[in-house]
Amino acid sequence: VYFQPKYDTVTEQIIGAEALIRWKHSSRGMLPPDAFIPLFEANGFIIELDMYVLEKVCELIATWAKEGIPLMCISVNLSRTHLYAKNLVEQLADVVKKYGIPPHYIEFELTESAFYEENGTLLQIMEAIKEQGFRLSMDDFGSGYSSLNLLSKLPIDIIKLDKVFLKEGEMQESDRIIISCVVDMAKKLKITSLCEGVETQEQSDYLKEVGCQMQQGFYFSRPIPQAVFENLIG
Ligand code: G
Ligand code: MN
Repeated sequence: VYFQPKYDTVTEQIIGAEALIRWKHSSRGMLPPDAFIPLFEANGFIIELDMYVLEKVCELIATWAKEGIPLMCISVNLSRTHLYAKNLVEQLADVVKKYGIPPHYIEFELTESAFYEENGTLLQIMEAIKEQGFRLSMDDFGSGYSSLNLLSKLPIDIIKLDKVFLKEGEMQESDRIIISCVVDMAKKLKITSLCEGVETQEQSDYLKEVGCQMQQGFYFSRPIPQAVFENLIG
């Protein structure tokens, strides 16, 4: 499990991280998630993988608690195919209880495309996750069809703007407009904004200017191994 730090826009301090899986393959080297997640989603192994990442994250937070290191919220990606698994919410709650971690230190990221199937069941599942005290974010916002009506209907704490708005090179006026309006809308809906894929100072400065509260991207840090992340915050 690697960790990509998330930064507070104003203080530029690390305020959390996203847990990201990597596969150290014996012959093919380090594989990125898109090289194996689709396979795991198709064969069902994704559930075990998500739970494995959650366990590792809880283990880490529990060590911090024991060592008196200030705790921060770590996010775990939940696959859309996992969302409808039987007893999902109980299983998630059991893991954090096992490690004695206050659930608000865990955030679950649900990708935007998981919301296309919203038919009432997803709302119930999300409410049950929130009832346990976890945080919820909508990941990859803007990468596909972003249903604005779901933003107000579903219990989302954080909206993660996809890196599609931050293309290579100078920022485009149209992207600036969309980012500032999404951040503004989120703020009015009492949802926190985080922008992903921040690679340049121009992008970071713009996000500060429009009040996007959190940032994540290569400009600050790539996803890094746990030990490197712990060195950064320690
Ligand atoms: O689906 P999700 O947005 O959670 O995926 C995050 C992925 O984006 C990770 O695999 C991570 O390596 C990648 N990533 C993180 N920051 C950047 C960045 O600044 N630029 C690019 N191109 N990719 C990034
Ligand atoms: Mn994510």
